[in-house]
Amino acid sequence: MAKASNTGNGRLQRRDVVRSLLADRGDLLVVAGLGAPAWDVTDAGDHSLNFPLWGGMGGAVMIGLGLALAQPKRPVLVVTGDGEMLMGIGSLATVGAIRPRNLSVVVLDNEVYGETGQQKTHTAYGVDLAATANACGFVAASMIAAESDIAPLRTAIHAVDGPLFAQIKIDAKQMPLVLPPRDGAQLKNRFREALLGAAAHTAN
Ligand SMILES: Cc1ncc(C[n+]2csc(CCOP(=O)(O)OP(=O)(O)O)c2C)c(N)n1
Repeated sequence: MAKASNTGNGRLQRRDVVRSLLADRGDLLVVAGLGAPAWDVTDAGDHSLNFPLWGGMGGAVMIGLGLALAQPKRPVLVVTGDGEMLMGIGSLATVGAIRPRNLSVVVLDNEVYGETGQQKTHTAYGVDLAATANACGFVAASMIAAESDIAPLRTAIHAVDGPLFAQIKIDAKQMPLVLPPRDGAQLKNRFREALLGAAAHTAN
């Protein structure tokens, strides 16, 4: 399995973290929040069971929730940014109310809105998203800053004993773009076909 590495400033490197979390992914379904998290997930390997968002800021967890409810036997992972999570913060309350065991939410927290010019987000001022998820009723919610916590997190995601939340403190350095297919309909259709097979063309 790939190992997540710390960068010179002691913060985890986002691409390494995501590659480690997606190693040997098996039947994992992945929703990626817009911007850098979507590029990170694609860098780990474009995959028909990835649903990277090109917009819909604030909606990643709700899309993951719908998927988790529709596919209760499959582990579902939402990988998103702190800015995107803050915009959809109410979705944590909805997940806490429904508590799907197969849903995990991982926030890559660089404390900035990276895509739009590195403006500080609330987490730069100490807002604790893991504590928020905890208070909302997630079964497990943690703030992570150490490489040694990444492999256990990957194991927990596959254990389907959630809902699970992790806020991972990462380096804010911007990485080269690794873009998924840009066409939303194509992404949706390829995801449905990979997940449902022939039923993709008849099921709603
Ligand atoms: C509703 C809406 N507002 C603003 C934007 C512009 N926008 C795109 S990505 C982004 C920042 C995302 O920040 P974060 O989720 O923290 O990810 P990062 O790139 O920092 O990893 C913003 C503000 C948008 N796409 N949609």
